[in-house]
Amino acid sequence: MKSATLISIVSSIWFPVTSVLAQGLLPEDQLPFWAQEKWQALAKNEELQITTRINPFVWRGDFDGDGKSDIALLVRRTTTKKEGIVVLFQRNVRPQVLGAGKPFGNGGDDFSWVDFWSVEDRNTLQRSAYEPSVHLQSDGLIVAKEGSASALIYFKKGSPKWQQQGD
Ligand SMILES: [Ca+2]
Repeated sequence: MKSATLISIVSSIWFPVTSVLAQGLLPEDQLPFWAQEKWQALAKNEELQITTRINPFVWRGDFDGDGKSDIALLVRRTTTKKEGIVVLFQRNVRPQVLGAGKPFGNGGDDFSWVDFWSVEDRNTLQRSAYEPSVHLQSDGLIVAKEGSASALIYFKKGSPKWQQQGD
């Protein structure tokens, strides 16, 4: 009887608290701690914010192939509203901003055309009708407009590369 009372008290306190937390949780609060620190510095310097326009707004992958997982975020520049992707590397190198006012590949400087993105695993062969195939040495990202354009974004020796896959 005593323990049943305790459970009912705990649950009546716990559930309202968790529902408030869930509603108040910012996208950046859902990142690993190392990524939160890097993101906050970059967001302030470059006037960027996370956009949750696409679900998910974050992917985890080893984009530089160092064995540690990195973070890719869907972002928007607060001033121009131009969208792009930020890659935060877990090791001590500068984050990469692709789009969001900075032209990259065929994606232009505004990735608002993207409505789907996903991770491609390292060691996969990425074919293109337009460009040479790429054997991924680290994880990459696919960006796509459904039924239309798609491309692979990957990093080679620290530099971002673009492989057009469809249009
Ligand atoms: Ca990595």
